[in-house]
Amino acid sequence: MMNWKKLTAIATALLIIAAVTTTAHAATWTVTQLTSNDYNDGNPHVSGSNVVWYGDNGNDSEIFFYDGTSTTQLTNNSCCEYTSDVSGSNAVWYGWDGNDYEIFLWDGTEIIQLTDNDYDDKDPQIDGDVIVWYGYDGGDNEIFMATPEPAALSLLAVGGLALLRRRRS
Ligand SMILES: [Ca+2]
Ligand SMILES: [Ca+2]
Ligand SMILES: [Ca+2]
Ligand SMILES: [Ca+2]
Repeated sequence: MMNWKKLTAIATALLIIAAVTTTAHAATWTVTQLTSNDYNDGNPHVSGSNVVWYGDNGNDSEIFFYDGTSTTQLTNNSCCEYTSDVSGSNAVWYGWDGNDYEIFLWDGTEIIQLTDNDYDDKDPQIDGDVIVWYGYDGGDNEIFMATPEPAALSLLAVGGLALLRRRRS
């Protein structure tokens, strides 16, 4: 059986380790203010050091993207963008198209509109190259998912077919 001295020594060692770990953990966090303006910014989402959120620029809301160094305003229109999410350099949100809400994707280069219909599409989430959201189907809300079309693979397949045809002829 373990004696009290040993038990006390082990307990003390564990407490010291816990204290050191806690102190080290707390000391590693630095708070950086990403926005400094006169309007409301909200709904931030993060992936690595990339951050996306929407802010009211005084007229309406827009989407902002912070790449770990600087902030870029992704949208600039006269209505509303909300509920953004980010994965890597891809960002998604939903915005008003003049009639109802649609889902938009920033692929690191340009804005791509993923939906184009007459009902509301909202609350997109992105992980890798899979995007999900909910949309109204005329009766109630349904869940939708978007994945990129394998354009590179299709081109390869077409190329392969052409090669086969050439060999056969
Ligand atoms: Ca602000
Ligand atoms: Ca806007
Ligand atoms: Ca829509
Ligand atoms: Ca629409």
